[in-house]
Amino acid sequence: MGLTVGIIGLPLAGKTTLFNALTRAGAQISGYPTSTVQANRAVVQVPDERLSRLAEIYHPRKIVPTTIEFVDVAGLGQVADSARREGLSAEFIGHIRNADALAIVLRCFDNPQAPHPAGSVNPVRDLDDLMAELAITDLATVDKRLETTLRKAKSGDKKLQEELEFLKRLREHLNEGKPVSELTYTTAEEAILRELFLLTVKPRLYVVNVSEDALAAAADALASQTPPTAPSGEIAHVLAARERAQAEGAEIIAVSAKLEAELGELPEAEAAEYLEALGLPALGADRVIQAGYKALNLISFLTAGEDEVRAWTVTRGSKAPVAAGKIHTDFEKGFIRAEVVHYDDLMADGGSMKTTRERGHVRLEGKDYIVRDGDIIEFRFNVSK
Ligand SMILES: Nc1nc2c(ncn2[C@@H]2O[C@H](COP(=O)(O)OP(=O)(O)O)[C@@H](O)[C@H]2O)c(=O)[nH]1
Ligand SMILES: [Mg+2]
Repeated sequence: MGLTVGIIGLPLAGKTTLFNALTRAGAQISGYPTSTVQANRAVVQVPDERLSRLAEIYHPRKIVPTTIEFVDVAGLGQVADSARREGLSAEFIGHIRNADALAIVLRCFDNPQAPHPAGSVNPVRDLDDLMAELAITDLATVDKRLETTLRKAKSGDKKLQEELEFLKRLREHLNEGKPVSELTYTTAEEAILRELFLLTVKPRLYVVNVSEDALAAAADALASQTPPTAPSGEIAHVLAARERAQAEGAEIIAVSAKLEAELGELPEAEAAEYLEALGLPALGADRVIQAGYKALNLISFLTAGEDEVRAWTVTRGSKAPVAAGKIHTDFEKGFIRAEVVHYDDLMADGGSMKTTRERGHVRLEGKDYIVRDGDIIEFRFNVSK
């Protein structure tokens, strides 16, 4: 199973434009806010140049990159008056409750053809409104669970009592408008959380959407240790968003969704040339995916053979049997050991397995081995186990 990222944001923030850039799917873009809940979904391949290098060595029948699914959900409106907030519709939640992470698109660009629904550009205000809406939605979910748990807990079951305590704590926290990602909880409580599919606990990745002209400066401002002290216009907005992201320890990247979508229609080489002229390292799509990986604490390990060269995704810190289980549950159950060579070592050895073996770069690892990004692994397992 690949992972799913929900793209959310206020109307006209550039979600669908970004989605199109990410997926080149050409989903409809509207110049006015729509009130119905529409969702675009697409699965895209995660670019990984290591795969093509390995393919040159193994000449496999196929190359299989790992994938990521993007869901672009419309229908989240701006409600500045906190008394009027009602939370999100069941339909909206249905589209993102299973998302592994949320990419929140924050509008920094000005565009008179598609005026900001609140009348002015202010990404931090937009983020506050949006998070408040998510918190209210979570609150409703917690309240519902609280009701059922209260009923069941009358029997005096100790576990249910503990659950009640936790739900009340969640409730209080959300009531203050705070995201559940800022709450600390025990492993037992985490199990309850997992059943609730709350929105504010999902890892967040901020995507500031800037105009084409401001893109290079915005990317610099995000990367720089010493951002400009008297920034103007869009860059001031970008820096305000950056401050928020840093306070939360969240990933933040700058894109110009419109430019990206336009570039997506060019042949890849031409698009790359254009980006180079702008002083930008990679297509925003690639950077969104990379930032998503970082936000989710994910790494890729590789398998290579004549049949296929393939990338697989696991959480950083996963042990070898868990990685094996990504390929097949039998691999995990019957795990014996893993033969591991790191991609960098193989390349340093001229791409020759023979040389890399002679130099002792192929290791046999057991069930406690923690998989690293770029490990090329062959699993030994016993199916009858
Ligand atoms: N100038 C400018 N316009 C943009 C940018 N991104 C999106 N837009 C425009 O804003 C409008 C709304 O974009 P859309 O992707 O449909 O927003 P959504 O409602 O968040 O899905 C469209 O007219 C886009 O062309 C951008 O980076 N710069
Ligand atoms: Mg849209």
